[in-house]
Amino acid sequence: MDQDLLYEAYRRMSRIRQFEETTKGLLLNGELYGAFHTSTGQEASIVGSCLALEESDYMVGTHRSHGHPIGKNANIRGLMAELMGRKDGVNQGKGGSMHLSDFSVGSLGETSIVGSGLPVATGAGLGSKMQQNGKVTLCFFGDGASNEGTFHESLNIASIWDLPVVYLCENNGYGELTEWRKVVASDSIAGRAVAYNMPGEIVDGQDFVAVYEAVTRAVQRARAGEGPSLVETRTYRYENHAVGLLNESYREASEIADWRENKDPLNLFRARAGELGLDTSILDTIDAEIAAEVESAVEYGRQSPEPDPEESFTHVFTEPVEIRR
Ligand SMILES: Cc1ncc(C[n+]2csc(CCOP(=O)(O)OP(=O)(O)O)c2C)c(N)n1
Ligand SMILES: [Mg+2]
Repeated sequence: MDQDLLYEAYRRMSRIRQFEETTKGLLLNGELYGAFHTSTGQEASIVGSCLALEESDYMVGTHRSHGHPIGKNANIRGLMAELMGRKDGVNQGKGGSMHLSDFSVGSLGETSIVGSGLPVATGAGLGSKMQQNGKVTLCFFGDGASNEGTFHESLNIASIWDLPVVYLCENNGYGELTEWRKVVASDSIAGRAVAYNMPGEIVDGQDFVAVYEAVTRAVQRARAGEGPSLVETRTYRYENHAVGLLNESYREASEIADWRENKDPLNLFRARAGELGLDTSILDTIDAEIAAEVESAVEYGRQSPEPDPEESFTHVFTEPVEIRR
């Protein structure tokens, strides 16, 4: 594989890891507040998927979406300021953790309504097809969201219309406190693709290369006008459903430790560095550069002013559009 791509993959995975760990620290010391759903543990799934896209392609996230725009190469200064509710945030401080969007990198946004991104991504796919702009949309959603009607309706219509969408299920084992196997009637989520006449593939979500290759195949198919695909990454979230929630009785501490110690996406990437032709000292340098970048993003957020109260309603409601008959 291309060396520049692999170093960039590590850079983005490290950026997600360090951004999220810093965010967690800021929450626990009271500088940030609210429900924050972090992506630590899921970095290879995010970055392997996003790097299979062109920069001009679209991406739609979920409620667990700090990592997704970072995977799509968003500037973390605007993201951090947004989490802090500041004026220089990427959505002027009004989006916060669960309503981030960054159109500058094709991140069409996320909301806290589980499954709500699927129709948005499907609509973006329809728009691309009608405009013939050649863009592919990558749609992230969780194992829990795959039980929502929006999942089934979206895949059905996208298949009928051959829309250029890649549906990427991050199967992290749980929807809140519920293990996925207890609520998903099929053996896998990828298997549901059969019902919608599209390819469905399960991939090791901790392996950057495996995710990148699977999503690249799906992106090529979409770009060639052959229609959507469903990819299910088997991954794991290290933190509780949201940082600060106390009930973790639904999973064993040994399970979390096993994923952290034996299936960590950054460690697995480093373990393969020799085989991939990478220099681990460069990976160390990348980690140090990202640490400085995250620190500077926190300072940027802290120094950014609070939004003016007069701006409360701008960018919140749209101006009514005149309907011509
Ligand atoms: C429509 C809807 N139902 C329920 C919830 C409450 N809720 C928030 S996150 C979540 C679990 C989502 O699980 P999954 O799709 O697997 O995503 P993950 O959190 O694991 O990334 C639920 C049930 C919600 N926000 N919206
Ligand atoms: Mg889940």
